[in-house]
Amino acid sequence: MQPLLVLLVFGQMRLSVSQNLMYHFINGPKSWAEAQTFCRKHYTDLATVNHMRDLERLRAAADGQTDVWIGLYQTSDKLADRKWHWSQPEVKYNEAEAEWWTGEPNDGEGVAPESCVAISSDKKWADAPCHWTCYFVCYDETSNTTVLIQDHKTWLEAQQYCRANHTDLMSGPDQQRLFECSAFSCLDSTGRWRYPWLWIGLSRDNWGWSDGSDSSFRNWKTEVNPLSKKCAALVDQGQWESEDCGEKKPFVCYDDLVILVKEKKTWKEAYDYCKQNYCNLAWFLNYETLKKLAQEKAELADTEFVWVGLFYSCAMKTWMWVNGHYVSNDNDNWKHPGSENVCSVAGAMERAGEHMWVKINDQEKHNFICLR
Ligand SMILES: [Ca+2]
Repeated sequence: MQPLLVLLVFGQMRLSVSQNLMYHFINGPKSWAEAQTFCRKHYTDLATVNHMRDLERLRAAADGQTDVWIGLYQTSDKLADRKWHWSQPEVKYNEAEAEWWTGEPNDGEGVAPESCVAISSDKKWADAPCHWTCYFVCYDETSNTTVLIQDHKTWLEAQQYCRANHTDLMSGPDQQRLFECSAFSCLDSTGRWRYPWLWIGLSRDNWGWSDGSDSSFRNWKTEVNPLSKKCAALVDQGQWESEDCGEKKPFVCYDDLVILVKEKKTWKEAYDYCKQNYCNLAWFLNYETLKKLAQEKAELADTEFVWVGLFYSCAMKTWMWVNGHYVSNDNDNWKHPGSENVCSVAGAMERAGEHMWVKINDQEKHNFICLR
């Protein structure tokens, strides 16, 4: 489908551009599974959220609407399938770096699930029930320091506090190395003093994204109720609640309109590849949004230049986009506007810098950018 057509097909949708995801709000209520089918048919999938910046863009796309399905769901009802991840989504969990206390994680020895993690005074980890209230450690990106908060909160409340006042709960061994502390305290749900443990940003769950992505970003409002409510909805202030998947709600899809193909091909081979697998080589006539998305993708290329849908028509002695529109030889995006043209050149975008367009031999082999 042409991107322009995508824009026109659904009158009710709104767009918001992420680093590489474009969110589409669909205001026709559906169950979570129906919404997933719809998104996969018309876009890429139900919305994945990788970090807080994505979440802000998703909220903008939803334009203040709440009670909206996103792509997060419970992938399994077996506790054994829970996976560890750090609260700060940029930090990836690595089991080889784990610093578990002897005998931990023990998951409450089968009595009650323990899905959240606290550290002891000697910086060893133990899993504990997330509803315990403990002091906790935030990480502050601005000052690259850790901050001990001497206030009893559940793990989720601690996460919310750290995100509102600093960056996030302390996540990963690098941040943990910054942490020095002497005051410890931890209470169980009856207010009884338990162990001298502090919450850190490690937890485990059996939730995952509709598109199978490994984004560990979660923004729950309250602790999930996984027994009956197995799908995630955006509620208020960008926070999420687990809900009954059969409920009909508006929803947010995402689309990766701009695709970087990291294969090295001549311009014509790249053109054929995009035509066959997507829609076309990338063109941005009057579409600043598409141009910006393409520039962000170009930075991930393996080659110095990436082919886009610009070619020089020898017959008509003019530059053209693959969709048939003319491009002035004086266009501001050219690295050398007004330079002389020869028949064997095509247009590519620079990987780095200002991402200017260059005229290079069309037999050179580069990565390229397609539009879906
Ligand atoms: Ca434990």
